[in-house]
Amino acid sequence: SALPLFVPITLPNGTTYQQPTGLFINNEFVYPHAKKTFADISPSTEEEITQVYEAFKEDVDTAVEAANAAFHSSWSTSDPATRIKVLYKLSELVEAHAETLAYIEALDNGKSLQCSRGDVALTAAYFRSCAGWADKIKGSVIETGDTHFNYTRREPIGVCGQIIPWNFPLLMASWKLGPVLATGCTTVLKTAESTPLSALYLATLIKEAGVPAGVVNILSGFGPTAGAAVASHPKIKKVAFTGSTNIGRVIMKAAADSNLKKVTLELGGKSPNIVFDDADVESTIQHLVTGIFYNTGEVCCAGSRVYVQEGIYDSIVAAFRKAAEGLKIGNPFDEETFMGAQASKQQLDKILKYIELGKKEGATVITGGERLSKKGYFVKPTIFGDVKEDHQIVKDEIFGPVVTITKFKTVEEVIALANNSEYGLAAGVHTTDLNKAISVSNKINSGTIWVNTYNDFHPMVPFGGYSQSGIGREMGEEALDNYTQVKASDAVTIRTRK
Ligand code: TXE
Repeated sequence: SALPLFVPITLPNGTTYQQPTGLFINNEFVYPHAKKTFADISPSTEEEITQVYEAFKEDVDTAVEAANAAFHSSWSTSDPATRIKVLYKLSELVEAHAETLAYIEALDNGKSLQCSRGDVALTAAYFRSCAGWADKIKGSVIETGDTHFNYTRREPIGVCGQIIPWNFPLLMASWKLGPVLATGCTTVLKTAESTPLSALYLATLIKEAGVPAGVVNILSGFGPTAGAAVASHPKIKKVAFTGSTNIGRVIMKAAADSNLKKVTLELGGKSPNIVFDDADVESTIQHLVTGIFYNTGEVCCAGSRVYVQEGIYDSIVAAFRKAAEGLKIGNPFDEETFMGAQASKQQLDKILKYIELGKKEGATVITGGERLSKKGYFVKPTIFGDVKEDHQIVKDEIFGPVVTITKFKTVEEVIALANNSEYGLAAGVHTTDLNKAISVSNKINSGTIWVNTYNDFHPMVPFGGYSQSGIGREMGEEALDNYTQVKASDAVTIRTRK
């Protein structure tokens, strides 16, 4: 018998909720054409949570038709107040359902409840921030002499395709859906195959918030099938992708080959986290820990290359090691747990492979360096010393709780080291010297610089990458640019003869 469109799931806090399993199209959960399902696994227990329905190309086509019809309804041209209302209501609903969402996310992704509660709070805050943008989308009047009247408007770009990863399933959905709703676009969003649950639950809140049918469509499915169909669909005008740099390239090619979709990409990173001699040790350690061990290191902007100035090196290494060894890893639902499980078996294997490679390359394991010997995809916080710049563990994004630590002497030297990467997503600078903080920040090639903090996000501050870390910015006013296009109107005064 077919999998029901809703299944009861009992969360570790004892509450039971109805988890949607279908495709969310036109504000309803529906069966896909092929009625095929796939298993969703809990990374902390390695057991199946539920099956969910899988979208293929025909389902993407159906969802795009719904999104296209919704775009051509009054949604995209009505008073922005309509969109403010639904976004604001959505942020309130996310807050009202915060605990359920946090538990679903911890169950599905493996992250600790501490982390998932933070994600839910940021999700609500971002929708609220987008509510504020909806009536501040502006064009301009451009002076071209008194025979012409030139003005620009920012019009919504149309049907969008959005593909998100598994490290922040709910938060990444909000970064994608917020600007769609603020600008009057419509979308087909594909979640990551290992973490479909929270976005489907969010879909119920989207409907309840009053978002018209067809504006937001959410599909569970895999990259090469449903994802590829989104990236190459001829009626999708813009594709937004967060994921690996390799697939980012695939998306860009598909966008070019199909209909030259506008593309924004938020990709990988290997971000430097720099500690100068004059840094405050206690707070710096906290930010080195947050930088690489927050969300089990599955963070695109993780501070995975730590560079420490020689005068403070030994004390930082000792304190960082002590802090790493004091972190609580394990059951995501234990209130004390800082690090839960890695999100998937694939991710666990990748991280363990890099740890072995680091050892083979001749680096020293300062702490960690192995899997936690229990069920679930847990990896010990790992710090590597004695690394060389050409080691793979210094160059490649590992996307786990693995960090390298390197000694440097001068400011010039560390700027060169920091910039020696194909990526450019973020960087950390720890110093109590304001001049140094600003001059170093100006010279580092990355989209975000955190000074005396790390992994610190604000909904109104743009986030995105330099170099191969991506194209375009999410959040802030900049996010609206991705979802609008400028129309220039030139009106000429007709001079009538008397
Ligand atoms: O990523 P993919 P994976 C990095 C991180 C991680 C590595 C591999 O280093 O270890 O990537 O992870 C969809 N057409 N990041 O394999 O494949 C896929 O279904 C269209 C960093 O999971 O890039 C999922 O929804 N879509 C990153 C999404 O792309 C395709 C977060 C991401 O998966 C597709 C995730 C295709 N051909 C991984 N193939 C970050 N920037 O935070 C896959 N997808």
